[in-house]
Amino acid sequence: MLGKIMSRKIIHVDMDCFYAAIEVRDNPSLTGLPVAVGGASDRRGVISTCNYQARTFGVHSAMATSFAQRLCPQLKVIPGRMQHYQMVSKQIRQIFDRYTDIIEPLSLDEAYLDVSSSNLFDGSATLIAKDIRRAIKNETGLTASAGIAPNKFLAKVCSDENKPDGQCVVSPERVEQFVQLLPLKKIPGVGKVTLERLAKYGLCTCADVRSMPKTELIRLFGNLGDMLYQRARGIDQRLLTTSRVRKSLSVERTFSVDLNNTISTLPALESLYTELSRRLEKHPERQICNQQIKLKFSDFKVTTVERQSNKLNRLLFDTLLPIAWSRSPDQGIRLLGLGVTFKPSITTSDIQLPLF
Ligand code: TTP
Ligand code: MG
Repeated sequence: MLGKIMSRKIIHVDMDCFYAAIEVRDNPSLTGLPVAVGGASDRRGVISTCNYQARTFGVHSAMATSFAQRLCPQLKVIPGRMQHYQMVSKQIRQIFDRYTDIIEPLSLDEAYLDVSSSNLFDGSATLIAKDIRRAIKNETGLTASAGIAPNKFLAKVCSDENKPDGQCVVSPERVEQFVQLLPLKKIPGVGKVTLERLAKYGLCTCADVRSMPKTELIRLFGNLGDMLYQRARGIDQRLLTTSRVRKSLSVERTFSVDLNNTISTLPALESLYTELSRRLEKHPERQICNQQIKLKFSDFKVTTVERQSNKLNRLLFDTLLPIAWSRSPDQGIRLLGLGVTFKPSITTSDIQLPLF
């Protein structure tokens, strides 16, 4: 046996009733009402999603709108605004960017983040997830749920555990206990048809799968059997698939008490600078072209100042801080951010994109 493999820290973030939550946020008169986003019933439309009030009536995604309206006659059905949802999704991804470089978006409202080598919050993935959800709520007015675990599968499953607006951690010590109780239908990739097939062999939970030898699972179910053998033991070695090319990199901190003078911001500036340098070292192939500082004042107004820069330079941030602060000199600051913009670079993924 080789030495113990270092445990990874994966966060799965999933927005709560994403499209519906955006519609309610943008039209407060819908607050408290059952709301769905989807196609009209007279056009044989289906529901894309609905809020939690509508879910109490049994309404759910992919249901015919006409049926949903029979279950819940007062249901407000709103046509979707994809471009708008895409814009909000982009805003959320920009928030993720502040926490790690290893991000795999799964859909508009969902992503995996690998924070194994992050030093933020002393490396606590639980606190990082909490802070991501706080930032999403502050900046978009929407709630997200998160799962924190040593791999993608467990993180995704547990992000559902405390939905909406909650999070769940499965630490390496708790994996065993968590999977023992897990029904197979919770495993991503196990759909209705597969479940019926598994049930014929008496397989309904991970504990059932664990009692069947691996060879038998593979004989009966092929690759699926191998996948189930692993998942039932809490194993998932898949890495995150990341393909995006970053345009910028920034780190920021919200203070528990507003800061009122330059001296009191210096420790935060110092540690943010250390974090930014550390993150930049992971992009040795990229050249920067700008440095920015961002301040959020006590009255929540945000200002940014940027200057050209080819090489990360601490003194430049020291110079930009008073310039930014002079825009609201009577205010304290509740947030400080440091960032850089990269020079555009041509990468393999850029070249591949037009092919598809
Ligand atoms: P989900 O994350 O599956 O659902 P949700 O965010 O609406 O609700 P939950 O709180 O349970 O996470 O999907 C994200 C968005 O994708 C959803 O808001 C609408 C869209 N979607 C469809 O258009 N059709 C579908 O069948 C599903 C499942 C989702
Ligand atoms: Mg969601």
